[in-house]
Amino acid sequence: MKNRINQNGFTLIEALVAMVVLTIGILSLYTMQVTAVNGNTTANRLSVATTVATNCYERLWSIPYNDAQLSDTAGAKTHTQAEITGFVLPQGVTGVRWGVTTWLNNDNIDNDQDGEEDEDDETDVKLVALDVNYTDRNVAKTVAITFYKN
Ligand SMILES: [Ca+2]
Ligand SMILES: [Ca+2]
Ligand SMILES: [Ca+2]
Repeated sequence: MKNRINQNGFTLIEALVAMVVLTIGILSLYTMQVTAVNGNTTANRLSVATTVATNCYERLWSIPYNDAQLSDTAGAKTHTQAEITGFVLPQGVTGVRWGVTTWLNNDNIDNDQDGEEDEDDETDVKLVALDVNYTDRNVAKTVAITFYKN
């Protein structure tokens, strides 16, 4: 009969300790879950923005050199996706902007920075800098690509 009560099951203290341990475990799982979901969102948004950048690059690459969408902006990113007919911004992407700098062989500038001004290879080349702006959980981010059009 001695210690009968203790041998019949868990004491209240044991049950409470078990509950605390279980609660801590569940909270850790929850934190891991939130981290995983956030990571997935970040990866997804980056992936979408990169796809948009690639699509815009391919489009600008394929249009004629003198197309209005490639007009010189002296580097300022004043061209926008509004110039691309039918372009729809995917969710999370806030805008596409690009700037164009025309290289010339009579501008007294070493455009390709190889140490020599105005050679033949500085003619009929446009440097295009493209930004895809997007948001990732309310943080503004940018995917930037630069390419040469000739
Ligand atoms: Ca040069
Ligand atoms: Ca030049
Ligand atoms: Ca050169």
